[in-house]
Amino acid sequence: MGGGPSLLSKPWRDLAHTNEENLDFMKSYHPRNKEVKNLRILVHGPVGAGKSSFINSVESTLRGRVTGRVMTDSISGESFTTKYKTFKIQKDPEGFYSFIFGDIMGLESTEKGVNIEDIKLALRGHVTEGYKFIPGKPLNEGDKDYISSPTLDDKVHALVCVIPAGSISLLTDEVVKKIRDVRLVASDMGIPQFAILTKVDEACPEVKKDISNVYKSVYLKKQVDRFSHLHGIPPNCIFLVKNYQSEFTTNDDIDAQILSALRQMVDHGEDFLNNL
Ligand SMILES: Nc1nc2c(ncn2[C@@H]2O[C@H](COP(=O)(O)OP(=O)(O)OP(=O)(O)O)[C@@H](O)[C@H]2O)c(=O)[nH]1
Ligand SMILES: [Mg+2]
Repeated sequence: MGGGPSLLSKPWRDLAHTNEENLDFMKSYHPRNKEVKNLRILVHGPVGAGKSSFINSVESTLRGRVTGRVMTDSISGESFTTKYKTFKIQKDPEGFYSFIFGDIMGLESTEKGVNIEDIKLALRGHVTEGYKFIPGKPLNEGDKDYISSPTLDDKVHALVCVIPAGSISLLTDEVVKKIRDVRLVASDMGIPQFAILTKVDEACPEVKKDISNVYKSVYLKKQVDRFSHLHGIPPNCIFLVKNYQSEFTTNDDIDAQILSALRQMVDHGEDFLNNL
């Protein structure tokens, strides 16, 4: 890590809102565009990056207790998520939050992972919930899981790339290219894009010791800049996150990271829906 200090004396990013403000914002959020019921956020990225864990973490934060509804796997190697699934999060006994997450199979260097044609189809709203990805064989027009005339409600309104903070320089050229291809399609459609750099605890010992150090870590700041440079996503759309995974209870610092990321996604997704 070189000879310099590993922690800055002040965080390089200040969170714009308190957790309460962000929670209130999420609770009262409804898309203004009447063509859509929910803001749809699609999560993609390499196998085992923490995509499903991130969706679980959002749910844990919003519900105030650690939940584990989305299945995750610790023996990574091949993608654990193989179906296209969407998740709504319960707001109160009467209903759900007005944003939903789409979870997909992970990207791999080889044909074994999700086919990027399938991700492109999901962006455009052609993929039915529950569709089982078949590596090497993308969904085709005419297949039973192919939605031929998707509405705005079926389409994706915000795209999130999930990558472990410590693996950015380890991604293979193939995976980098796949991420870029997906991003270009999203850019063409005007879909706002974000990145979540996960496993910040594993990537930086100072953060493992104290999660509130996350925006002071020199190493993690470098990873944000590196990812931004490599994938053309501005640093203010890249977030450092420790997912809930071994914790039994939620914690304000982890919640703060997750809520500020979620708020940006919802804010930009809402702008996208209003500027079509
Ligand atoms: N230490 C640490 N482990 C994490 C974090 N996020 C996820 N993990 C672990 O990483 C492993 C993979 O997480 P998943 O959420 O299943 O990853 P995924 O991207 O959905 O993987 P696929 O569906 O297989 O593509 C699990 O063992 C998680 O507990 C994190 O922030 N910190
Ligand atoms: Mg998964």
